[in-house]
Amino acid sequence: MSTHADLLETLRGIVGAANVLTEGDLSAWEMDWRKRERGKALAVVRPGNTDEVAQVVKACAAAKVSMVPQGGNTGMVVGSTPDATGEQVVLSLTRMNKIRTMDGGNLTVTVEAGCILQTLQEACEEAGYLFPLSLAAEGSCTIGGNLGTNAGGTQVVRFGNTRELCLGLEVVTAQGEVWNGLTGLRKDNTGYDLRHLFIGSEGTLGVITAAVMKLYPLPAAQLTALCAVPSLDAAVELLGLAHKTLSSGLTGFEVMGQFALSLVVKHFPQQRVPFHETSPYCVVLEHSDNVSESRAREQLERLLEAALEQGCATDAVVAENITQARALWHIRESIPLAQAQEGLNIKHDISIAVSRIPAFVQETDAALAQAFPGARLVNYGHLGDGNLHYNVQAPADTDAEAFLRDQEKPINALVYAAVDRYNGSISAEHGIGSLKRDKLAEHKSPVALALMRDIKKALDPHNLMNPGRVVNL
Ligand code: FAD
Ligand code: 2HG
Ligand code: ZN
Repeated sequence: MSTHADLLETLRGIVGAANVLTEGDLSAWEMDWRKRERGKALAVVRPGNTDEVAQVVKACAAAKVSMVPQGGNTGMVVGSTPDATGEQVVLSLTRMNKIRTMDGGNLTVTVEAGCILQTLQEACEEAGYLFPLSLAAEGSCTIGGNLGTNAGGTQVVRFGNTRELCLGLEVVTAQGEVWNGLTGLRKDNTGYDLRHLFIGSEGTLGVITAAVMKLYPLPAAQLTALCAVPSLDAAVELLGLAHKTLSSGLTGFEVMGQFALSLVVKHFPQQRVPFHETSPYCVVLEHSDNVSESRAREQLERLLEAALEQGCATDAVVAENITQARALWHIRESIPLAQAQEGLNIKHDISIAVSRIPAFVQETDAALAQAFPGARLVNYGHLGDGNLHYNVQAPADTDAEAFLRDQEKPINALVYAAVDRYNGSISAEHGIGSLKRDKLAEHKSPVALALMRDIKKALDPHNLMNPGRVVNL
């Protein structure tokens, strides 16, 4: 019997034959969400608890077979699918989906890594709490994947990234040991903070099996407005006004360029999209208040009146109820899907100091238009925290695949050089995966890269956890 056959037999013994998938259509685990690459797995292994994860990791390590931790497989940077060798095990966490405990006194929830984000949000809401992480993939991404990528989403302006929401982890190390760090403490300075090493490590240092996450009281009111804004400068001015008027009540501030909105209208014609024909940009703004709906409305109206008077908004609608609020958010959340419908595209998930975003966009739009005539710029994102999805769609009526093959590298080079000039980041929230690994090496300082490699070698000396992702050894 070959080594691989022996390993598969051992894995079946650990998780049960039904949870070691080797045949049939495995595309859900082998193909990334953006359909950029299709890998081939030795097997998809689906452990049901932490002990099984530890045994699987030990068995794979003994057989020198590398592993790719996977949650909902909604990642954007080809980081959660196997390579093409047919020699990697996909370690799918989706069976580990329990909410273990909720502690109202401590305002924490302890949850397994494979729990779908929306399931967690809903369970918390039912118990009277807010779990504020929110992103368009929430119906299928998992909390383990959110932690693995340190996901951002639409509430970062108030609540921070996934990292800021996490108070503890349980991790299976690359050696198959279990580190239980599920204390849920808000203060703990007993040495290096291991939790922060694993968050955002994209499965390259160990497998997150559970986490303690922060809860917040449910707000008394949550109001959503859509504002037409005449320019990005005006959007930044509106943001400043919103911070001043609403303070910590500002829970969402998303910008959408006109072309991004036109793609939503084109591919989802049933959606009503106010102002898309008349305004170069729109902003979705959310205001939450812990006191009352009437106070929230009064504060929001005060903000919008001031914005209209100052000219940083030219029009605005406020959702009257939850259905209307959802419809406004749905416009914003549909943009990545509309882009996917329009065809393969180049994504730039960048961050820049909020105040410098208008100048960056003006300069880079002009440079791209000159160098790549016809390329369509799809600009939208989390302006409240300085993160833009500065994406590029192939010219209309051209072969998108050929466009990406020929132009992705020079377009990336142009955009990332501008990001460097503006002291920004080439990956604000989606991570590095394999898609941006070589770019990371070009844009991170040699000292930072060397430290990252040292950490990788110390925690995963045999390079078995998601090798080739984030950093190359
Ligand atoms: P996967 O895609 O399965 O994995 C992502 C990475 O995490 C991989 O490197 C994987 O190896 C690692 N990983 C997964 N589980 C574990 C684990 N248990 N332990 C260790 N490592 C693990 N991202 C944002 O940040 N903000 C957004 O607003 C946003 N919006 C999105 C909208 C759409 C429509 C889509 C498709 C994606 C969006 N994303 C966004 C990207 C994606 O949803 C996030 O990166 C999400 O956090 C990934 O979760 P997942 O469970 O799908 O992880
Ligand atoms: C979002 O904010 C996601 O909608 C996806 O991060 C962004 O598809 C993209 O470029
Ligand atoms: Zn985003």
